[in-house]
Amino acid sequence: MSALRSAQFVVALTGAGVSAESGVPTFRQAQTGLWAQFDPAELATPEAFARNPDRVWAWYAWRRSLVEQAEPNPAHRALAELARRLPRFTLITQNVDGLHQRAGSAEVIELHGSLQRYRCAICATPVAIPAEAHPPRSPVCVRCGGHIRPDVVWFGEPLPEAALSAAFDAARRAQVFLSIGTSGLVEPAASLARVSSRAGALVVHVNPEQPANMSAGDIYLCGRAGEILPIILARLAEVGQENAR
Ligand code: BV8
Ligand code: ZN
Repeated sequence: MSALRSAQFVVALTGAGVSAESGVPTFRQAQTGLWAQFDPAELATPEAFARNPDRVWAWYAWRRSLVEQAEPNPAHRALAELARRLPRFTLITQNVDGLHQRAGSAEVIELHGSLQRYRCAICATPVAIPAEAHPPRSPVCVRCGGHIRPDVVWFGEPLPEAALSAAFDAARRAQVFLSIGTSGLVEPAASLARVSSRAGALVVHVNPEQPANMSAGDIYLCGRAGEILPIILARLAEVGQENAR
């Protein structure tokens, strides 16, 4: 706690686990219903979209409808509050659900894009599609005739350069790096904790299961983000009051 309180710069990286308590299935959890027969890592690829754009489109439409019905949970809200309480705080997410923003996080580095944004797969023209008018099939681009796709990063695709360099820059400068709700399996996001640790940060993993990317000296808090993050926030407030006395 004292490391967090005295830290000048705290960075948090979140994965699908931070949205699990909002009812949004993680990447490794079995998909439900119609999608149980598909492997997310198979569907989240440009090859799958090229082969069957309407199937991939329908999977994202299903995920977007889940997210529209979901609410931010105490973990999202605690992270938004941490940004208000700490001198410097950067939030990086692998998630595409937009729940951090809905919880009040003003600045979020989205490494893997967003379910709420779309672009042409060919000419990259951005296309606005409101949730309530979501077409059942992948629409055709008015400019070039290409298929419209979700503006997310698929496996085998590069991450947005600006987001990626901002994330690694923050990881190198952090005194404390919180890695929350991620299996630590997907690169390059999984390397952020290691880079931060090597640069001297205290790395804290919050997850009911031990993640794959822990380094020697990291701290592992076994538990749910929705339970642990509010406790971290409350302890921070207590330490702050003690210091103020
Ligand atoms: C890249 C957006 C290079 C889409 C996602 C072969 C060919 C090509 C690339 C590769 C290859 N082999 C390896 C790679 C690299 C690949 C990779 O890492 N693969 C892995 C699987 C081995 N990476 C890439 O392809 C990346 N691109 O390398 O490009 C390049 C460079 C230049 C030019 C061309 C290419 C792109 C990776 C991004 C993929 N897109 N998402 C979408 O969402 O549909 S990744 C996807 O997985 C999600 O973003 C998800 O967030 C992310 C990571 O998973 P997690 O977030 O960790 O989720 P997961 O389900 O795994 O775990 C959840 C965790 O939460 C668990 O640990 C669980 O215990 C925990 N949990 C559960 N409940 C709770 C909880 N924790 C706390 N509280 C709870 N209540
Ligand atoms: Zn186009």
